[in-house]
Amino acid sequence: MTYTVGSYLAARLSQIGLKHHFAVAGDFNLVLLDQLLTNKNLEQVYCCNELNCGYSAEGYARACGVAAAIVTFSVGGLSAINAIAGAYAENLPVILVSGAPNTNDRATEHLIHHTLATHDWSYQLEIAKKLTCAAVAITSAADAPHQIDYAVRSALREKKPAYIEIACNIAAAPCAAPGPVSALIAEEPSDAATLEAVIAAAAKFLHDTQKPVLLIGSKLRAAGAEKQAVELADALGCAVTVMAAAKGFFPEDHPQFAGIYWGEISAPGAREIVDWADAVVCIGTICNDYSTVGWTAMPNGGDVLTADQNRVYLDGYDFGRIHLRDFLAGLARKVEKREATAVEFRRIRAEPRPESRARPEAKLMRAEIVRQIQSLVTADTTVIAETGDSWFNGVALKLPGGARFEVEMQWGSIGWSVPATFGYAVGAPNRRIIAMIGDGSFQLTAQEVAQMIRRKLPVIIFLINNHGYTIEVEIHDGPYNNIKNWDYAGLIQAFNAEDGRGRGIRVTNDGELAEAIKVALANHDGPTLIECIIDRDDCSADLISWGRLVAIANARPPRPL
Ligand code: DPX
Ligand code: MG
Repeated sequence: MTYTVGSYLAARLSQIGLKHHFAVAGDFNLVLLDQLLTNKNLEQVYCCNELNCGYSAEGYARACGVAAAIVTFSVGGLSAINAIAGAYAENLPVILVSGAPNTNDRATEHLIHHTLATHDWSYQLEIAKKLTCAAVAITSAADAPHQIDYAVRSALREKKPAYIEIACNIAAAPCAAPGPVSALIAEEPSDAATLEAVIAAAAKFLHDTQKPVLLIGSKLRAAGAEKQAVELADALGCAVTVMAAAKGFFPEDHPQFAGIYWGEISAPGAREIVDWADAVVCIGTICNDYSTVGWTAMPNGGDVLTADQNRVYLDGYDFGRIHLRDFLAGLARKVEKREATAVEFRRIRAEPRPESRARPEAKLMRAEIVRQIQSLVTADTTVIAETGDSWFNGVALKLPGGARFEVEMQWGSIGWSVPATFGYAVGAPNRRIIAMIGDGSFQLTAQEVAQMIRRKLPVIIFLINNHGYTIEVEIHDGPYNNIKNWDYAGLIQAFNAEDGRGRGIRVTNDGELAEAIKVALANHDGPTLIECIIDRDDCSADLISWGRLVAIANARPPRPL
């Protein structure tokens, strides 16, 4: 078989395990899209716009480990960039591929459409360099295999996005055939001597403690070390707390699971256990202003050991060039039992409150929505929670073994969840997918529901209509937090047009919500959007406490010079 630059790229994407790629057409990528279509192992999935295309790929990467988005130059690429930056922040290898102008127009007097009407169109590449781990512009078929391999390999290794720009007249040009996939996926092993030294130092650190606790962060998944974190937990026997952004990365049905640690708004007992511990082992944590609740809950000092993807540091030591999973697995074999925090947690944790029941005629409230969603969460469920009060409502859910939870807490861009849910559903067709989305967020990317309808994906969307930007209302209110109301449930009919099978249902009381959930579970031919009407201030107590402390952190006056 003879390869072209485009079919080479398709072969590499297929070799690394992709079954789909997301795309929006434009004249600079049409030939490239034709070339990708020649690969029968890859399906092309279309999006309504490039921002959504980027986020769809981001959601797919959450489900499948890696993803690709194909866009046209500049008008498309610059839209996709927000999602690519999000993938960087969230440690997801999304490969953004952009078509680009004809090589014959380089360094000439020609002005090109979709550009700034200047002769320099390097800006997209330059921007991409800041927001990816590898960015290449392909203007020669001979160099393409090398450049594509470099970008794909870097993304997989670093769990960060990469950018590949392909000139439109190069996409179908012949090039070399791809070699073995190991050139892209083989990892350098941990440095053996460093690994031995770091495990010894960490084992000594833990040996000298009485009551350590583990704190799991979202980089654990990027490091591919979820299993090894359980091994370390089992070996130590201590309590394991999890940051909100990492919810689900450590099994919540594990006997040592001690809840979500989020400073003042931690799950009952979780904060007390972290405060009581004499050592905190932070594994893949990201401590930002939100996750530390306005810098009020920052694990630091000599009694903290921090283990990152490729680095471990503790008082007096800083080790690099090791894989987190090797470190955790090796440490698990070296440590002695330290069960005090797990024992104490069992003593202090609050008794679960008896479950309330739906009162069919009762006006719908936030707490009842969460209660009814909880009953839907099974082992094969993935819950996707949008930025807003959905963060706090989602984090409060209990995940049975096997259930997954997705949240975009570092980047925190509203609108993420609609296309990310679409991408996730394409990548994980056998899971029950539940999205919790606020009205304000939905307005950014609503049209991607149409693609769920097009592909008949039975996603269940809980659209929380609280008439505005409630999270912002609680942080700092003003007229800018009011939004134009939409008929969200009615939108689905418009998206269905003549052939769609999506359902849109508006609910205002407990009974209507329960009935709508039954309809959603029976609808296998498309998404069901349940528009839940609640009051503007009907938000979680956690949002109020968190919002107060974040507002204080935001309002600190400048330090005097
Ligand atoms: C903004 C946020 O309706 O959720 O539960 O009502 O808060 P809640 P909604 O989806 O509103 C979201 C809104 C406006 N954040 O409260 S969280 C600022 C913001 C952001 N991302 C982008 N623009 C603005 N996070 C892209
Ligand atoms: Mg809202």
